[in-house]
Amino acid sequence: MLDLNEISETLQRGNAGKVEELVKQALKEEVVPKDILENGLIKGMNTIGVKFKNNEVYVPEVLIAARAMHAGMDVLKPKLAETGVKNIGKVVIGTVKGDLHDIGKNLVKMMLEGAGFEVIDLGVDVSAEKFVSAVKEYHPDILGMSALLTTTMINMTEVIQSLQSAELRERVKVMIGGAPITQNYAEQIGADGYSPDAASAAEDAKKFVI
Ligand code: B1M
Repeated sequence: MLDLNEISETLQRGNAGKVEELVKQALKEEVVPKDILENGLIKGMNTIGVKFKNNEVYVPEVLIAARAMHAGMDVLKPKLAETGVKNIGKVVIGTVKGDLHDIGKNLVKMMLEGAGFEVIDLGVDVSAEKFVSAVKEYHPDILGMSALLTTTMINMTEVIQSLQSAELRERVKVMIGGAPITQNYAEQIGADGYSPDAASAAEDAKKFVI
């Protein structure tokens, strides 16, 4: 009988092919898909998140682990749907208008997915109108914005104001992050949360949905 820790550890080593194989084996052994997700894939991704926060691993290791998680998820997703396992929440995320930096945003996305969220990624250079339309279309629990430039972080304010004008502000929690962003800035512009790194972002997001 397969030990789900093996999936977690293989994911942390970033071996996508082996993770895929192990998830298939677990399904064959009739392990419940939710257990494979929680005690294999999510556990592995959470551990990587903690190590990343503590500077024990760096961006490349996180990206490789996330690729392995996706490989496992591709096998697991149809089974999860069949057994009715739901995501813990929905997040719309993007890098703000004028800003093309997406490495950090992608890490946040991966950690959120690793924590069990469905994430709709709007990409980079996302205008306020596009964020607002996505909130209307997808009804997310959380809207996440990333900015890496002091010249673009101000565009977060426009998004929050546009949400207010569209009477959507109360319907969604707004989380922000990126190198120039601070807790103080989040409070100043009326965001609900600021997270300094991807692992904290996943932890903070969970607090908004439980
Ligand atoms: Co640019 N760049 N860049 N750049 N770039 C910086 C940000 C800069 C600090 C470099 C410098 O001058 N020292 C500087 C900004 C200065 C400032 O505004 N204060 C800068 C500049 C000036 C520029 C250009 C203007 C350069 C030029 O053309 N003259 C230009 C702007 C283009 C544009 O966006 N319109 C530009 C372009 C680029 C590249 C395209 C070449 C490339 C981006 C590639 C890409 O992203 N696909 C690039 C890069 C790579 C960087 C640096 C070197 C690295 C950024 C990065 O990926 N960090 C950066 C210097 C640096 O930081 N050392 C720099 C790693 C990443 C994991 O960290 O993004 O901070 P980070 O994300 C973290 C947290 O911030 C947090 O979690 C992540 C993971 O822990 N986080 C969130 C991020 N988003 C979050 C959202 C959340 C919560 C947490 O909630 C939703």
